[in-house]
Amino acid sequence: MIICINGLPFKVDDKVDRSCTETCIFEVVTLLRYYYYNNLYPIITEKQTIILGVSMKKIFLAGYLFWFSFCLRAQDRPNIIWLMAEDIGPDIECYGMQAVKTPNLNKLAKTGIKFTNAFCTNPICSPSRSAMMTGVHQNKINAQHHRSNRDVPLPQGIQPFTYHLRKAGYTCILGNHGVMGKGRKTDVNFKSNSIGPWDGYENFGLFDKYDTFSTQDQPFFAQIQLVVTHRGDWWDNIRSKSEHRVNPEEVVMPPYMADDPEVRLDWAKYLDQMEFMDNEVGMIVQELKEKGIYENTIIIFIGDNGRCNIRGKGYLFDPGLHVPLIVNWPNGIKKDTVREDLVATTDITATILDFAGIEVPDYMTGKSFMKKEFERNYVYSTRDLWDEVMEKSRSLISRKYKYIRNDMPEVSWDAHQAYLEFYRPALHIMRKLKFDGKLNSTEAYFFSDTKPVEELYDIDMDTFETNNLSGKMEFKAILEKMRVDCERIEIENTSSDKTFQPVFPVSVNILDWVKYKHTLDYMNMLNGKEIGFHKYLQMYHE
Ligand SMILES: [Ca+2]
Repeated sequence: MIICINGLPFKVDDKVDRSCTETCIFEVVTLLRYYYYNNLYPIITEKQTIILGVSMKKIFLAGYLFWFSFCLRAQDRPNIIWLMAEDIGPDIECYGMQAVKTPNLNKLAKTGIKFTNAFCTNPICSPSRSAMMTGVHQNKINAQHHRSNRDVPLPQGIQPFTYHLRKAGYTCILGNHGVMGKGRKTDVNFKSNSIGPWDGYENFGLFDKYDTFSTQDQPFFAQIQLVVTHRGDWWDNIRSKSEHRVNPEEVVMPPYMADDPEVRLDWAKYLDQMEFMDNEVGMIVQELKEKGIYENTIIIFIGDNGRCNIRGKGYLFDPGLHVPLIVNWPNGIKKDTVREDLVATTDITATILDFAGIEVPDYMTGKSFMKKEFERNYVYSTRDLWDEVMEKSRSLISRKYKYIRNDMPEVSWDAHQAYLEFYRPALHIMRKLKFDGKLNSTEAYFFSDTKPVEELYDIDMDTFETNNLSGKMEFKAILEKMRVDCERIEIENTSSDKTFQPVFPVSVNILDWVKYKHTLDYMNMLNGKEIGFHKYLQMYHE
């Protein structure tokens, strides 16, 4: 019998039946992928040699050609699932967070790769997601302003990465039937629809279908949003139903948080949501196993932006940009690996194309972190408009230092942004403590009236970024280098299109309305009680 691999004929022992041979070829291809991504040499087993009855050397040679020429048949390609948890830092058990239990994510990390230095290109949902959906830095495509330019098509020649996956035969799926809210958020700052075809002129659909993956969809790509960790009116309910309520006494908070019982409780509630989300991850893994496709499915887990608390979401400080990143592929990558190299979230986009055997387009700023030659010296992040607060800050993260430039130093970190007033109990409590003179200088720093024009942190030594070195003589050379590099990278990543179509945030009116119509609730909020937002949103519109 003659079989073909990538057009090359091989003679196979006639005594071996065809289905057995095909299974074996599939195993060889699976092995080859493993070797490719782990830079290993293949090990030929006697069993495989006997079954195939041909020279394994030739098989591997053909297999390599098969892989490198990106000619894998669609059905041979792996499925890929991108799990995107909302607004979280690496506050998971396997990243060392105390008091929280996340067995499912721990297992994914243990049997895959855990990245310890993955950072977003923007600390807010929509700009960060715009960058991830295209693999291009959000400022390069004029998508940096939160919830703006929703009617503006992407620049010519730039497509969402699902466009390339679809062309290669992937079914692109948004959401999952089993997770809270079905996980269908897209939230990108360019013209798009969740479902439908894409040509960038008349059709703007990002995905093919919602909620379900099946063996018929293979190969498929599914992006599933895990929304529970986003601040929402459900946090108390999730905690009350939890069988393992995180003990506020056991949480360990960073030094810039005030050690107050209410602040601790708020932190514990956040970790309760993390545990709920971990269960959802376990459920998706279970669904893959039940459908018999777990072994050939890559799971990528990430946060879409940083932790939803002080210094977190919205800020270029570490908690705003630092996210967990776990990559798991039972048959494809080396297990129990920890990688400390720098990764930008746009690199995930490029890596997914690489996993799918698709050449990464030149226009992408992201690079495949599974390539042997992958190297990233900096992650460049920006903060621009968020709701009613206009900002302009840029940061560069290296393995050793973090540089931040604040072009609007007059806008204080605590900008009294309406939406945050509803969802940051710790902010209210710490404001009161500051007023009473009960915050130490590290805790009070966030409440400064202005920001420094430049910040420099030794993130190796000063993980919590509490010691700004920008004024110190001994760091002058480093500051100057990072300043120049930041300016250069900023220019490379600035769009010539200046279209600016923001959306007025309704939270501004609602805050005002709550203040006068629900004064008691408003006072409770100022005292650190989380009063929720959506119920007022609903009442406001009724
Ligand atoms: Ca988010």
